[in-house]
Amino acid sequence: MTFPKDFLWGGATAANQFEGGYDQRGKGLAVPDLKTVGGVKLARRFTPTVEAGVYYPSHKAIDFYHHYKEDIKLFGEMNFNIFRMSISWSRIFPNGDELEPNEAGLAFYDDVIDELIKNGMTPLITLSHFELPMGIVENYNGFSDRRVIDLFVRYAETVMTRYKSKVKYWITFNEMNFGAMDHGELTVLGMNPNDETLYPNGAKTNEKVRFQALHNAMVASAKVVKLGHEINPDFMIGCMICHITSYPLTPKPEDVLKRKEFDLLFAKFVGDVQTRGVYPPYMTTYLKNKAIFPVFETGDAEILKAGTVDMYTFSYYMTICITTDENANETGGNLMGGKANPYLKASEWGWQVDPIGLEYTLLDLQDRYNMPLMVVENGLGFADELQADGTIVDDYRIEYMRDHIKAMDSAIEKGVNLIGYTMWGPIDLVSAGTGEMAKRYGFIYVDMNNDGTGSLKRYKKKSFDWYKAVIATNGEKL
Ligand code: P53
Repeated sequence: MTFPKDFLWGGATAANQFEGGYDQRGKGLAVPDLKTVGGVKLARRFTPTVEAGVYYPSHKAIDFYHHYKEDIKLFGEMNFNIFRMSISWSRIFPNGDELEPNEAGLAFYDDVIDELIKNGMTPLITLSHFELPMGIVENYNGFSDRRVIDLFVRYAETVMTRYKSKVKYWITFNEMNFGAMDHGELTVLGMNPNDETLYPNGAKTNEKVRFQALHNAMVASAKVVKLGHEINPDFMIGCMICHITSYPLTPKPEDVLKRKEFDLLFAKFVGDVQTRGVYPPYMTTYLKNKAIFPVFETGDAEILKAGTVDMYTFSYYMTICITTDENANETGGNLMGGKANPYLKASEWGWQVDPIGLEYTLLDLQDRYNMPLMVVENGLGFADELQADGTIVDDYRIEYMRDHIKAMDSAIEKGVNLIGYTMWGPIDLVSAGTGEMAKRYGFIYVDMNNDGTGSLKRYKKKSFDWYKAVIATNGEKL
């Protein structure tokens, strides 16, 4: 095994998917607090206000808010040396635009961060993980309004200053490249789907505003990177890209070309800007040809240049195929879709398992960006079953992770500068895509159901001891 001796091993979470306590100590509503439970074939509903009698999974989630000591102790027991979490902007600035932060909200994160450090973990903090304050959505239409750039900077400055000696690793936006796709308009950029000026005559999407908002968000991110380096020059700040790796379904040149263009638009554009500080040529022309190239205000180009990231971090779960043949089989997966690969098996949620694709992706990213890489999400969502004796035998998860860790090992052997691995959801939590609890990723099972019933009791799965040994042996014992 080739993992460097200071390799970072741990798990990754997001505030809205596991904290609960959605209205505690002055927290304002955030986008996921208005999203209902869906399923693989049923989209989550976003309601303009909290409806009576409807269950919103983020409100309770798995109640990490009240269980954080117990949960962090379990992460420590597995030998984690890094833990990825997000700070919920609306705990700190309930509407997103207050002048002064909410001390009670900060106090919660003071405790969580101290507890992590006490248990041997360095925190990796995401500043915006699909949980923009509703005040930013309702009063500004999210990042489509340039004033939100400085509101985000104020929030980032508050927490980066407060935790400057405790937190070294930061991510500005989770999976910011979803901002280039229509479903990122609300999730990543905060554009209000109920706003008729944005969406006249029942329009479902607004591409022009979307790319302007994405531009503004990339400017906000670059400002925060620059500011972070002033607050503490040792900070390692990353972009975070949902790298859905794609293959041409066939060697037909038409498929190969179509796949290339999908990769440049979805997987590479935002990461290119955040690592190089300039728009890549393909996307510049693409946006200009469609007459949706964003307005650059004076100084934007310089800010993008000055705020390039120190590391490239990404999520990796699956690969998909691309083809011009409309009749090819779909993967059946939620959100991204894509065509099925005849050589791969898919999970119950239609996500195709592809460990070799991870090695391929690492080589691709190293060669393109040549900077430290971190896999900050990877894992298998599965409807685990709790047995009567309190055990959960998740051999399928062990197999998934073993194969992906082997792929990372092989990539490192080939020269990839991979510095860490935070698998997704070390403790079961709410699915971002479907809102379900049943799509479980954890080493720790939480007795909580899709409808909010359950004791919240924690149980170790079989994979718990397995991952513990993997970390203890720095990837030797797989
Ligand atoms: P869930 C789609 C495709 C790839 C990654 O996803 C995605 C999504 C959104 O559903 O999101 C990331 O919970 C995201 C996490 C999320 C995780 O992947 O739908 O950063 O918040 O939970 C897994 O199974």
